[in-house]
Amino acid sequence: MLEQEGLHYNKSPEKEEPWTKDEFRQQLIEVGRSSYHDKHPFHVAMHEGALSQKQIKGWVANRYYYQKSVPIKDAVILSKLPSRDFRREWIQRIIDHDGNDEVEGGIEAWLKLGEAVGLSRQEVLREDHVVPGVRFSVDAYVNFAREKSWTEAVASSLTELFSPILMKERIKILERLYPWIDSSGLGYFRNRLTQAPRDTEFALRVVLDYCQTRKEQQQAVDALRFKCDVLWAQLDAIEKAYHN
Ligand code: AHQ
Repeated sequence: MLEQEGLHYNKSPEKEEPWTKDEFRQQLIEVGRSSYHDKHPFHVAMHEGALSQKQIKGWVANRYYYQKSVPIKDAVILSKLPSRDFRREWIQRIIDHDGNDEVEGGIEAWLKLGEAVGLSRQEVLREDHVVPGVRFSVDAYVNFAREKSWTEAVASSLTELFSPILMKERIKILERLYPWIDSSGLGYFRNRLTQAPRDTEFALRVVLDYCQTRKEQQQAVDALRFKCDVLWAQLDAIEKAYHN
């Protein structure tokens, strides 16, 4: 009917040819290039050295809620993965954050960051400073992992494709422009420099391999865009709560 009238309409993804792996990878990279939170005004201000101690403390206290939720999100994904081999890869993410008898883990390192910026462990653990917008955006991320396909949940973690550059810059900036922060508290970010590339190498490989149809590929791109919104909304809420 529509074609008879010559009206142009978008074919649904089901009917479109899948992207090649390179085209698919480029679609994912493009999401990060346009929407990753390194471009958020709060991060831009941080990298200009313009944040007060109050704003840095607010950011660390609120980001704790994200950090403690990451292993919960990863445990949800772990329960959905299609094979033992995939679980053997993914389980390392949980250990990276929760730690074990050998390593303290990222949550403990984040609490040390809290102490380095002048927050007590108790006020961070009690989530005294966590604002509603942070709680809601982070909970939306965990619920996304619960509700969506395992490939969409894995794809949403691919924001970390763009984090090593941000982490490297952040460590330098915090050391140089925020000398009041005890540098020993930056260990969390230093650990991510090796953990994130290892995580994204696996996540990108399985997303490119297992998203076979154009619809699955588009859902993975949409999942990454959703996660960029999660990170952006977190900073919107922190920026509003801790404006100068
Ligand atoms: O510290 C971060 C972290 O452990 C993770 C896990 C990963 C995921 O599974 O979604 N994403 C992520 C990120 C961390 N730090 C953020 C930052 O800017 O400090 C970046 C964030 C990400 O890029 O998704």
